[in-house]
Amino acid sequence: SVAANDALAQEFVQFSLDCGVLKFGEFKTKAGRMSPYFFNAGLFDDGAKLGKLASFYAQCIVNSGIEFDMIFGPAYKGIPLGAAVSIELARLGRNVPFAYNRKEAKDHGEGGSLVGAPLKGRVLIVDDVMSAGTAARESIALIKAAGATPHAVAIALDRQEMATEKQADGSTKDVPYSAVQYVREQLGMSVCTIAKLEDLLAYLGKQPDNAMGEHLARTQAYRERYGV
Ligand code: OMP
Repeated sequence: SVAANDALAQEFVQFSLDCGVLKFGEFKTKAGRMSPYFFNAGLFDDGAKLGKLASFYAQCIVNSGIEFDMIFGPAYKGIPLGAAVSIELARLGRNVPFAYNRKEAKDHGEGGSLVGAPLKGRVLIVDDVMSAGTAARESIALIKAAGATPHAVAIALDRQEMATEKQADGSTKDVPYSAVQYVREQLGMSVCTIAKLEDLLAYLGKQPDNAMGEHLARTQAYRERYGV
């Protein structure tokens, strides 16, 4: 239900702040935007935090009802995420194959850039954040090239900001829809997100202290500029 998802999202925002994963300040995103907040999933950095994170993903995946045949974790950040989520789903009685890629192809040993189970069937991509959509585009292309079906994406945070599109001259331009909207509406894939920018704004709106009020104002201004 929407209420249950909202409650899970609020709990997740709190957990991310407690872990120092979600921070306020001045950060440059991959798309070159100056953001007043940043989500660094690399700071879920011990077994207990990773286990709890995996349980958030698994609840979100199970609640969404999406069907899939295997999990793919894109290098680098998606690798521990995909592994942790695979373990948690197996614990819940839903054991599926897991694969990930390397960024540099290996020329000896097993070779190739894919590791783990063969990519086939309906693939669920497990990644950290969607902003302008570059990372998602790369994973989708890789799965298609392997002859499998990019079917769904599970992410921790949807930043709900304008996607970018590659131009013929190699430059990129902003488009008036988010990467998540693009993946859902144009590619027809399912996307499940533990939390989104709106949940962060709702969380900040409920905090009584001045510092949080300041973060709220700056995050709202960012949304005015880059949001959808
Ligand atoms: P896009 O490829 O533009 O969708 O950006 C997503 C990627 O940016 C993530 O996989 C991260 O590598 C990085 N990122 C974060 O991890 N956290 C953020 O809050 C913002 C970004 C980002 O650079 O946009």
